[in-house]
Amino acid sequence: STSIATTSYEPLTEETAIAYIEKLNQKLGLFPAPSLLLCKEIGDGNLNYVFHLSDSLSGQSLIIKQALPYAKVVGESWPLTLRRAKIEAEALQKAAETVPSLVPNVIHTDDDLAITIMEDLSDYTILRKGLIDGETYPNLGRHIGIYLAKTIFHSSPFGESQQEIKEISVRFTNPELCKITEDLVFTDPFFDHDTNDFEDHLKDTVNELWKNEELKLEAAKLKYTFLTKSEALIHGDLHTGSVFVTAEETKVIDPEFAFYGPAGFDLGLFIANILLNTISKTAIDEQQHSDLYQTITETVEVFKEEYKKLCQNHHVEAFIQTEGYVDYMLATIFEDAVGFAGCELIRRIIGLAHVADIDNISDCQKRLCAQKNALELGSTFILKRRNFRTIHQLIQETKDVLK
Ligand code: SR1
Ligand code: MG
Repeated sequence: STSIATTSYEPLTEETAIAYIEKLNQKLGLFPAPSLLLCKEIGDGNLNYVFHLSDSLSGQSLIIKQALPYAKVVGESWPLTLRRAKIEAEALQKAAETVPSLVPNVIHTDDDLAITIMEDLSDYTILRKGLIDGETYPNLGRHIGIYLAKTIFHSSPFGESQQEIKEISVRFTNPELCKITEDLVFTDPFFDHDTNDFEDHLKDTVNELWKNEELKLEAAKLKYTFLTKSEALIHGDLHTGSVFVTAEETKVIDPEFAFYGPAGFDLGLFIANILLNTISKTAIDEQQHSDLYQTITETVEVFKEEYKKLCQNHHVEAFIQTEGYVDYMLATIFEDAVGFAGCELIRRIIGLAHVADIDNISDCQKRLCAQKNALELGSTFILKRRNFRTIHQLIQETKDVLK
């Protein structure tokens, strides 16, 4: 890791990215000499630059990710801490301690330029795009289940000492990014707020939702859980744009929202984003998509299995064998996850940050149908989260709504 004066921050261009790597290459030997570097900015996310650097002589390549001092999706009027680059790099390194095959390898970091240099995953596809294109990923659910179990267990008081947890949680204090989630996921979509962005044809449905006091009370409780429950070091933004896939492999990327938060948050976001794709496909072809239901079933089942195994074999908690304790924890995580999934379904329709799965449905009637289904399902998840004890019950509810 390098560190230069803070004033040295400047956004890279394709040219300066090459110059930066050429200089670093002399120190770290990233590419064999001689090299002929090419660079392309390929970022399609909401917040950062992503540069793809390739050496046309050796064929080797890498990625430079650079945080911008503002949210790219909104512009310079929304300033955003550069420290998120450090949090992201450290979260990737932390995850590599427990799930090395499920995260990209970090090669180098530069705190002052807010840069992380990492393994190039150009052979991979962003999961959201793959799903929209109709691809299927048979290993995805198992991989995400393992990722969740290991990252959560090893950073929680079941798998780590409370002294170490307190040290780690300081490094991952992430107030600005948590504020984005607090606002965009848990607050603004439930009120007539100017960050919201929804289509005119949804006006009546959204007005009804804003008047639903029972729903708002439960959303408020979930927001409180998000703000106060520091159970584990979580990814913090585990939607399908934060996962890279090939037919066999899975890599979880982009943990810039990482912090000590509720253990069910990542699971909830992942389930919701798979369901947004399911909702979209079902609105388009009126079929049920069993492969997607299979993915979330495996995610939850593998998560529970792995978590139980870890509790059995690697725990640091005296009460772990106490009848019912691990099951109680898993049930609580699942209940929270269902509620968070509900908030995510709603915010992707009403809020600022949408998903292409739904927005790209070209037929207006089918898009409206998908949007309404997402809102209905989201509301049901929030309201009835305590009633869903298994993923099968959640899927049955989804099938009923999408009928
Ligand atoms: C201003 S950032 C909008 C969204 O993009 C990120 O990926 C998070 O999901 C955030 O809510
Ligand atoms: Mg992201």
